[in-house]
Amino acid sequence: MTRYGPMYGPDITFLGVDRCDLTDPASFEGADVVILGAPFDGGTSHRPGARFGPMAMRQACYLAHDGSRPSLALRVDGLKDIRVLDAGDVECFSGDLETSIRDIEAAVHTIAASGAIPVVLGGDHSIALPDARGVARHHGFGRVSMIHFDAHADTGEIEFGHLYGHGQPMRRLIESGAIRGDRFLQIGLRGYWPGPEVLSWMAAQHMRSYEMTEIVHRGLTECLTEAFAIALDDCDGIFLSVDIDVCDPGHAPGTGTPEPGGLSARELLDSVRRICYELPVVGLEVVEVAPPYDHADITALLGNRVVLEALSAIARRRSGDPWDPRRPLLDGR
Ligand SMILES: [Mn+2]
Repeated sequence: MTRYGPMYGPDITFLGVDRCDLTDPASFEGADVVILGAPFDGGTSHRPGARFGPMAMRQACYLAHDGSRPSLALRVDGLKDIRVLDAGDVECFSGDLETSIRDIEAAVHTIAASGAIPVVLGGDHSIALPDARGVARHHGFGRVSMIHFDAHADTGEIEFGHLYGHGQPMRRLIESGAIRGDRFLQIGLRGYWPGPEVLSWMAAQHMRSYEMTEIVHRGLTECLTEAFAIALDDCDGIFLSVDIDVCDPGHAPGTGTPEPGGLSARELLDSVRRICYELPVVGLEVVEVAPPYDHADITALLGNRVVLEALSAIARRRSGDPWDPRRPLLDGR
């Protein structure tokens, strides 16, 4: 695997955290989290551009890039209270999907095997296959549950004559045995794909998919609580996959395959916070942020905050200090 820092744009790390080098194990020894860029968008079925996602998410913020972000809600610093490093980007040539998948999986596995949580910045959703399989290679095939936020099921069989692409990673993960179908939780699906054939394959795998109508009628909180119970049953860790298009295009316009009627930015952030605070997350990815279609950095900022929310919640979980969401920030009476 070759790596030369960020593939595109300035040589920066996520909000100024320290960098590390995956070819030098001493540089990330003892890290709690290692951020990795996977600037690959050769698996898109429609508009490309997510190759610029890692660059955009690393820098989208109006505060100083000083490697510190104290969370008002969680009262921890997700970049300082735990050790967070940035390993730069895996070198991905967009025209070479199989080599990119191989190299991303090796990098993710290296991070997981060191004991750190890999946080992968995509890239299109093709990278879910190497991301989750790289984590499962360390924790055990079938031992990691998947919580997958997306407008799309990503369980296609063959698209444009190919086994790999951003519409099929979840099927490949289940087929490979890395993730069990009955520990696969999907949140936020909607729209007009896939059709009945793919849905029956998903049903046969015992997947649990929460379409937006169910979420609206039962409430997101109840659906998540139910999904958590399934995810925690007979597993050793959770992989969290966030496709930014789970949010409504009004909240995340900068993405390749936008689908109207999704979650709000607030709902996604609250969900990510709950997952990373309440569950043993062993890996996560934020994918499909495509800056060429963004407006006013709305989507890049949301991707950045999804990562920060996850890191803050992981820090709070590891602090051992219970968190009460009803506690006021300040009450001067
Ligand atoms: Mn999607």
